[in-house]
Amino acid sequence: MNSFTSVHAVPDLPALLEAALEVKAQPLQWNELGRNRTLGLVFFNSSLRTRLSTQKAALNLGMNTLVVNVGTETWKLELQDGAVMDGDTVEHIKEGAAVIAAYCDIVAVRAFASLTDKAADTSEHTLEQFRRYAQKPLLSLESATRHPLQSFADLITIEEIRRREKMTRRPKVVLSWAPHPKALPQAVPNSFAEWMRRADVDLVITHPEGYELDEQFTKGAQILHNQDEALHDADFVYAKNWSAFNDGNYGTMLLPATDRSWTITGDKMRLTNNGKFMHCLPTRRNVEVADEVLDSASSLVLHQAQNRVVAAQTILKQMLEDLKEG
Ligand code: SN0
Repeated sequence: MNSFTSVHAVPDLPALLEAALEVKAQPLQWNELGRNRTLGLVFFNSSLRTRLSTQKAALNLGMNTLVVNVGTETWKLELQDGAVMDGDTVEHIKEGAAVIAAYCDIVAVRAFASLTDKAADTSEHTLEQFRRYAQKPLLSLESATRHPLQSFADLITIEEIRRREKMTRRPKVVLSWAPHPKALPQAVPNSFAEWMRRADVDLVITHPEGYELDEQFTKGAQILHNQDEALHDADFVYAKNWSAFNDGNYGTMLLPATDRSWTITGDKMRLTNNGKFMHCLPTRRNVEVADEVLDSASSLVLHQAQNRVVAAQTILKQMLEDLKEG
């Protein structure tokens, strides 16, 4: 695997899942593979799990890491081609990305959606500038439209539970919109939907009207506007807030966070088939999900967070193997 910015980089998903379970069973088995290799982690946005789990994954493979927070620790980067830089941006991404890349073997980037410029977000402007000017294998740490390492960790988690609980049917997985005080990107739900459609599960997506996601990620999934109906008989409930994607309302919240009718509560979970609760974290307690759910035995959120290391390590391992051959 040369670069990893979406599930489209994965030719064989069941094989990748098996590779992840192998990594999980023996995390230090490949601790020489990354020797003298450097992973650069570039953050345009905040991070807790992604930052630490990806560094931990690199350490398990014997790699070195360089971490940089753009803007606060670097010069403010200019992202527009042809810009006349007489304002507050100090260095163009052409030089910035190329310099970072010169110090690294693999470049990892987090660049959220702006939620104001739909065209730039949809075209993955920042990530693609990095791809172009870094000229190094590229790893997404959540881009404008996707969060593939999160979705991979989510899939590993579902697979482990499916095996542990000896589920015989295809699991019913429900992705539910949840309220939030701030408008958030669509990257996590887009990516989750895209991965689940490739996985051996039945995916149902539920959200209030107006929160339709980009069809390229959801096509084929059942979409319901009635959350209770969607939750019926679910094996996994994945809650996430996202802002509107459609043209007139792009990046905005249509419902106030004070409307808690979509909050995942114990009563909502009782509609499921003894379902497990999932969230990528961070989550706003008692807005997206009630304490009683997050603190219950049905919550998989810490299991998912642990699997972030496994997902990152499995991908980095394949990228390192590719570097070695190349
Ligand atoms: C990010 C998002 O894409 O929704 C990262 C999730 C992994 N979440 C946030 O930015 C949360 C911010 C907040 O104010 O709760």
